[in-house]
Amino acid sequence: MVQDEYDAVVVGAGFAGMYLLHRLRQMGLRAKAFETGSDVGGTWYWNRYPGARVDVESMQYSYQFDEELQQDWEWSERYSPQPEILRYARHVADRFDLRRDIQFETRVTAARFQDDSKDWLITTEDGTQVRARYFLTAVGCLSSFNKPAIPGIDDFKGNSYFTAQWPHEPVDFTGQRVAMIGTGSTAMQSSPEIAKQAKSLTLFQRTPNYSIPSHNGPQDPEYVAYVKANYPELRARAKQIYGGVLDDWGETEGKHTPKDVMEKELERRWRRGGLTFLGGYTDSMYDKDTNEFAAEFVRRKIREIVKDPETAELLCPTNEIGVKRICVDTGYFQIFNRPNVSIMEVRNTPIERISEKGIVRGGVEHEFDSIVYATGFDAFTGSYNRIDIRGRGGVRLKDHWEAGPRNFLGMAVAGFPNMFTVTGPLSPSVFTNMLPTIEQSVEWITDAIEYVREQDKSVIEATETAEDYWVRHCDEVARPSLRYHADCWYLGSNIPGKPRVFMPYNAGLPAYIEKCEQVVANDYEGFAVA
Ligand code: N01
Repeated sequence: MVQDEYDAVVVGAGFAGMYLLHRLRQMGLRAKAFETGSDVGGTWYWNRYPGARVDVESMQYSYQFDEELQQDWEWSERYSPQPEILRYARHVADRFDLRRDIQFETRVTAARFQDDSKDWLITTEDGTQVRARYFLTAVGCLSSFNKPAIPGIDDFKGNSYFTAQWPHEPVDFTGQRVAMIGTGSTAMQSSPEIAKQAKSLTLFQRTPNYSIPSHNGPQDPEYVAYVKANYPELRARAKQIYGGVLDDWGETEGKHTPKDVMEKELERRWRRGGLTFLGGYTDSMYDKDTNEFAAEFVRRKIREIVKDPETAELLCPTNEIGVKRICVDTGYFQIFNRPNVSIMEVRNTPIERISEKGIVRGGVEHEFDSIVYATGFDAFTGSYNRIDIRGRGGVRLKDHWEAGPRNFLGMAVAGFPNMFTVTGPLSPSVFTNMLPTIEQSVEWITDAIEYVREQDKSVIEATETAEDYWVRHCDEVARPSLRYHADCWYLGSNIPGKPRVFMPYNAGLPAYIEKCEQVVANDYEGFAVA
């Protein structure tokens, strides 16, 4: 039985869902958000593992839609820890009274476009159905956790922890033998914290990763005052930058730079810390030699930090740097100098199975009290595939995306009228500062809804031609990048059987904003409005 009717239903109450709800209500629309968790925050609600923090500076990783909000809120550290970001999300929910239109602990399981009434029928896990003119997904890019298909995974009698579904109470590993599977950003953030407590920590590494020290610390009050006094101008400048992050970006190519100059520049950036380590040269992600120079610099740093040469060699990545999102850590490589931390290589000698007592590798059973899975995500499309989304004629989104995601501007899918996706596949999302990008996307989508209302129409839908163009364009702008040829969740290659398609938009935020604005300037060219 249909219980309610809305102008718009939003799936997810992370930063994207919250802002969508706020904007829709400002427009006078009747909107409802459904959220699986018991509170707002999305990524920052789920990923409560020890050491979780953002890798974009806090002063930029925040909403800008409300001047008073950005002036009032105080971030305590250069890179905010997860509990503080979650507090911020809750503060925003309170401040704008968002919770009254969010239904928590509710998973949306299906959404079907109704060919006759031209609205969406949305079903939640308990069978409740609601109708809405617009179906808006704010499900995040990295929200479908990858539980690896290792035989016996459910047989383990000790404690199993999945980093993206971390318990709400702190976990005490004191005195425990802990295994951690995975060595991506999540593992690099959490292992230094777990190593402080555990009797032993063993990392099972399939692929070593590059990481740059964060040099995190308390906020500098002078810097905070400067940013707050200049927020509008700084935010506007950030939009002119590829990743939407204001920082110290170089404008020259490494291939035309003497090696001693490059070496000094990399050293300066290493000491400064953070994601922009590779930002000294414009060709870091395009020229193999420039990339290899930076990669070898980091390998040398790993060999300097890690005292045991064999362990250091195991930790040195051999692939290009940055093809997988570079990690930002707080003392990751240093933990391997601790007597209670060790590493096991599982590329050549894979994990055979999980047993009742631990992990079997190379025919040997290693016993543990706890296993932590930091095994990544079914990125971009995973969260869509968990919902049975059907467009015109009952066509399933999963089938439409069988060979990889298809849409226009990363926001609208042909054959799925009045459905919009915030930070969807083929949008700049993870290559940018997520919060401002979310705002840009939410504003574009809500403006489009307003446009339809102004035209006295009720349906907006991306055309197949526009979708074909966007899929082609996304591929073309990604091809020259070294990332295009690497194995990473950007391409879905971490999930067995997933089609290999480069999913983030690689031309950068300014180019993306221009494309979005062009569509509007040309009366929503690429869309059919009826
Ligand atoms: O996930 P990952 P993540 N057996 O996919 C391994 C963001 N993020 O959660 O590389 C053994 O990078 C897998 O091995 P391999 C950020 O954008 C940001 O760490 O596939 N190992 C890999 O080592 C980041 O890029 C922050 O060979 C298995 C690991 O598990 C993104 O999220 C913090 C395995 C997964 O690494 C994802 O990071 C955290 C198996 N069967 C995350 N299956 C910030 O700093 C998988 N692995 C803001």
